[in-house]
Amino acid sequence: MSVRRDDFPSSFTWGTATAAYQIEGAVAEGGRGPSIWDAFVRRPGAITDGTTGDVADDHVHRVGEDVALMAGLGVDAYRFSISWPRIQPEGTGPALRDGIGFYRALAERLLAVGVTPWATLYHWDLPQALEERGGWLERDTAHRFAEYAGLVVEELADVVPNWITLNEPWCSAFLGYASGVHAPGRREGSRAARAAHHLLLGHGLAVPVVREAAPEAVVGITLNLYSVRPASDAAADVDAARRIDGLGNRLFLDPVLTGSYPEDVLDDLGEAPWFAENALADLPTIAAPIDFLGVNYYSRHTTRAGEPDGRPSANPGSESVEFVETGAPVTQMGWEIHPDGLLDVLEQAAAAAPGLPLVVTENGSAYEDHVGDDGSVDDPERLAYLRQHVEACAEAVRRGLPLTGYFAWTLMDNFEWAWGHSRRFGLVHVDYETQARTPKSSGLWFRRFLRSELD
Ligand code: IFM
Repeated sequence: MSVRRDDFPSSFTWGTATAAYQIEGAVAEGGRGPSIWDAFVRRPGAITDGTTGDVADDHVHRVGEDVALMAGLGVDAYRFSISWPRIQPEGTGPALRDGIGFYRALAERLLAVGVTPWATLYHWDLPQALEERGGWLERDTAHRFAEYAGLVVEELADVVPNWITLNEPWCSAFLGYASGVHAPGRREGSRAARAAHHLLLGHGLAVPVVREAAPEAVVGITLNLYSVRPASDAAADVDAARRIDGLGNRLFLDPVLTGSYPEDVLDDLGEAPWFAENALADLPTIAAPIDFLGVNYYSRHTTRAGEPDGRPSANPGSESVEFVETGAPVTQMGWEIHPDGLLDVLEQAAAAAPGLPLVVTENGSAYEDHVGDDGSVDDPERLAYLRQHVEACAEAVRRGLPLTGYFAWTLMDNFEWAWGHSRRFGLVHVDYETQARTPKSSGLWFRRFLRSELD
């Protein structure tokens, strides 16, 4: 029998997620300044299909339709992100009224249809002006982030009860400043770990600022966690898994949840001296108590010792690690499908912070979609991925893990960063020519699941 909504406590939160640059468009409206992504998408070759987020899903102009879509799906909650340069075009100074007004209107519309807002303060769109002052490699950016967080939460606390400081700081640091495949596209090797530290410091500085502005707020951070296993029992392969788990998971889990940095990872990076001098004293700030941990889970890594391929790596200091294809089915991203890996990462997070509520803040899959002659979009593979991962959540609850919510990535097809429009993760199909939205069969399955209408 298929998984059912009543396999979960009635308090369990079901939602969908998006991010500002991926859906909003309207990049030059309301006084919004440029972000690092506005600059990056203009670099020749940076985006696979040459698309940009200039229009994206035109969400800014279609917000009413999009809220109605969510109400139609029957979700309890919607996780969206706030575009920093729509609030502070230069990353400093007062909050723009148009920017605040847009998010207030969105939150009010959501509340009016019974959907609870969950806002992420930073989903990768740093104001370009701050990047020009050094970006996340500069400590000052952490302070600017906390200041921005305070401005936003003071304005929206009455309509947004749930806040996420950062989305996936691993990506901001290591895709942005090491491999350079994401904005700002820098290739700084192990120095990218300093960006990771400043992101985490920004989180730690922002948490008390959010609480001050909104004493009732529920506050957390979202990390992208991977289940990591060695390809064999050979010591070198086991070490490869230690390295990737260290850089991808523990470098973020440990400071946030336990107030420590994993020494083995700082050694792998060759950054232990910099951290000793500049970072370790910040650990009590970074470990500010949070109300939940957001976990984004997509795939599992199987690792073995190999040879560096000479390309800028997202795993600086561990360039020799190879990622092995196990033969498991993959999504269009090439990411292996391992629903059990979700249990692994939830167990890992729960072990680091026993009892802390965990929320899957993203989980989803990309597949090529086709609109049928009758206008429908049948996506059996995405539907199966969604069902299998919801089943894994049910198993997590059965095991007694403190999992309290699940957000599908993503509400609707959108600008998939370096992949542009060439990858679709949505439960709702978007025709980028007409902006028509069509729920896919995965979205219709989610709706039946949420309404307890599945057989
Ligand atoms: O689209 C992204 C999202 O912005 C962050 N997490 C992973 C998703 C799929 O790549």
